[in-house]
Amino acid sequence: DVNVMKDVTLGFGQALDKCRQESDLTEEKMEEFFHFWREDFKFEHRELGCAILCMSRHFNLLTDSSRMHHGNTEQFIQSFPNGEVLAQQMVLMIHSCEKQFDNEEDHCWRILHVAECFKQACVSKGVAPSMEMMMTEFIMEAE
Ligand code: BOM
Repeated sequence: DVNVMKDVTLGFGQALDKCRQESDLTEEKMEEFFHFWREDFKFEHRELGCAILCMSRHFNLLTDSSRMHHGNTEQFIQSFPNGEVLAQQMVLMIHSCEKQFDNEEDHCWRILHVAECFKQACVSKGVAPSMEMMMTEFIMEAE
């Protein structure tokens, strides 16, 4: 549900700082990772795809061909409270998005497209967290 997605996003977002430099993702292009869920968020910077690639590598979620590692990704999601309710569904959604963009050879661009597709899938399935939820939790964690 939306709460699980909120926690997974914040957990995944922990790797953003580490990945900023190598991906050239400036704060102007994305301030904090949870802005991903903003309704008007634009998936236009290749740097964001590179950052998600780096963040996924950081958590060991990718195969040698930079595709999602299904087993590790499922485990990663399950490591969050109630993660098991969403783990399989998320892996399926990401995989079906991956298949749509498999011909894109640039990993950063492909992952950016996959991320946008994944967000749309979450919105249509009603598992996308609201920005209000994300910000509240983010501020609470910082305090
Ligand atoms: O083909 C490469 C697969 C890359 C996966 C990209 C998925 C989009 C992730 C962006 C949002 C993440 C929130 C939680 C991540 C859990 C894995």
